[in-house]
Amino acid sequence: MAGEPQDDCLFCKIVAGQIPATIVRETETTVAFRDINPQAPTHVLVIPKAHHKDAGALAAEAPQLAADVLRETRAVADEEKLDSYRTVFNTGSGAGQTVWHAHAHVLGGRGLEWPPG
Ligand code: D5M
Repeated sequence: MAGEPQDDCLFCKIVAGQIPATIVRETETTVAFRDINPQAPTHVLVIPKAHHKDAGALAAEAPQLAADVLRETRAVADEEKLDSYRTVFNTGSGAGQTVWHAHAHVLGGRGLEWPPG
């Protein structure tokens, strides 16, 4: 069911504390932790604690939670003292999504090209 923890989900395991992560922020509904394979000096993932498979599902199933995630991306950027940063939701394998638990990438600390690859 939407929102329920999934046994086979890596990010649900991070939320549950079963897999270690470098957590930089936590709220009642979200967790932010450093990406294991950083693509920029700051590369933090913001996830909802509840399981939703991607950003579109999150927005449809739990719009307030989607807003919480978006608010936390800004809080991460502020904590990291980023004037400019990029927030990315890869959605679908063709767009590079590899973990099927909604997450926002917060990237910054270097110049970022547009369009992305
Ligand atoms: O992004 C999934 C991201 O998740 C990718 O940048 C690597 C990151 N990742 C994978 N495993 C971990 C752990 N254990 N800790 C921290 N970060 C992790 P996507 O948009 O789905 O490609």
